[in-house]
Amino acid sequence: MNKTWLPRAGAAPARRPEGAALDPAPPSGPRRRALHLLARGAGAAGALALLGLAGCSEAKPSFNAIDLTGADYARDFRLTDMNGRERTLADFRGKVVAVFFGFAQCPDVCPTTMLEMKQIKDKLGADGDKLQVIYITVDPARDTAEVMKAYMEAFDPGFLALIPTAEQLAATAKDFKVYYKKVDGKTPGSYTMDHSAATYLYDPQGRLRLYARYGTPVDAMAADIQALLKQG
Ligand SMILES: [Cu+2]
Repeated sequence: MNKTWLPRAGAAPARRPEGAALDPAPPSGPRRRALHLLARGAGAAGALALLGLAGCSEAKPSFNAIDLTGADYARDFRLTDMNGRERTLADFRGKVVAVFFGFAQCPDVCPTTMLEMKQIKDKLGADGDKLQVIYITVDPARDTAEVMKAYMEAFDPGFLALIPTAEQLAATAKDFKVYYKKVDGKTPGSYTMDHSAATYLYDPQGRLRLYARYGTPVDAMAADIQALLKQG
């Protein structure tokens, strides 16, 4: 499994106060940035004004996952689900959509991610049905509609699998900056798939917002999803 692969988060600019533009500040909250300014000897008045902003309702929300807001890729898909229905993000307005690429025969990363998504959905309680998990298979040769129906059912009947053709997979993976590769197995004719193992999160308006690395704690992800739902 390729767990470290990450698309360049080029379009996630943290708004920086004037004068701190050259500072490679970590993407933490405005309060942290304000303290940073203080440490750099910025005018006390300016710093106080910034600290005041930290309590303002317009302060940018901070997420646990990587903020991809405004990214110009992975904006949508058009693929057939395991029930034969063509799907795009517009089908899921009003929900947070979690998109993951994997394959049913994966021994660890994929089932772990799906189990965690199920835990997150349960944690959300009444809001659980406002989370739509979407699993795009990178192994459409083996992951037929029948296989994927049983697979998703094993985790949550509401989870949806999308089954691209080989051509659609190549195009979608490219657009999503997702890596996948067929790798020969130990026995002749067998194979496994290497693939990116992170989750993209879309807000209820269908905008790409977050990139959660594999291993992001369940609580952290649930908090992010709740924050996206709250924004509407
Ligand atoms: Cu996997």
